[in-house]
Amino acid sequence: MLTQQTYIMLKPDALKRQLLGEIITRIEKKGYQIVQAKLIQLNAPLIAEHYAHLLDQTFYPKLETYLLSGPVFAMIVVGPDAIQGMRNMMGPTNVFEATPGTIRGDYATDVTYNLIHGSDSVENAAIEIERFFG
Ligand code: IDP
Ligand code: MG
Repeated sequence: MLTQQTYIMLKPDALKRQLLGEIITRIEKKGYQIVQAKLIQLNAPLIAEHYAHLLDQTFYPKLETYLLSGPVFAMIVVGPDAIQGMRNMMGPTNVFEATPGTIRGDYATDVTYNLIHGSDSVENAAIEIERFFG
């Protein structure tokens, strides 16, 4: 187990539905540390950079509208194996495959509006932390 840093972002639906405390509590109870955090309003260029791998998808305009719809809560989360550990706590991208006990499994019913982003690799965690906290 290596101590890792991961970029976690609670998306606008998490704030609108007042699930911020609930999700942060889960992260803390797991044993991870939140070492930096801030509320930010994303803009279109930043969303395009962060989701560059999805720019050619038909659902991209919907994703952009969603992420522009209100502030997000950005965090750096630290802990043993925190990158995969947070992905496990989030549940899979396809919310219909997200089992109860995961954040998406417990609180999300839509593939787009799935509450939370978490880095998916060591390389992307470093890039995303620099992007939002550098
Ligand atoms: P991830 O958030 O689990 O890492 P990505 O594939 O990186 O998943 O997708 C980024 C975000 O784009 C998802 O969290 C979700 O909000 C949205 N998204 C991904 N796939 C779909 C889809 O097939 N339809 C609609 N929205 C999607
Ligand atoms: Mg992703």
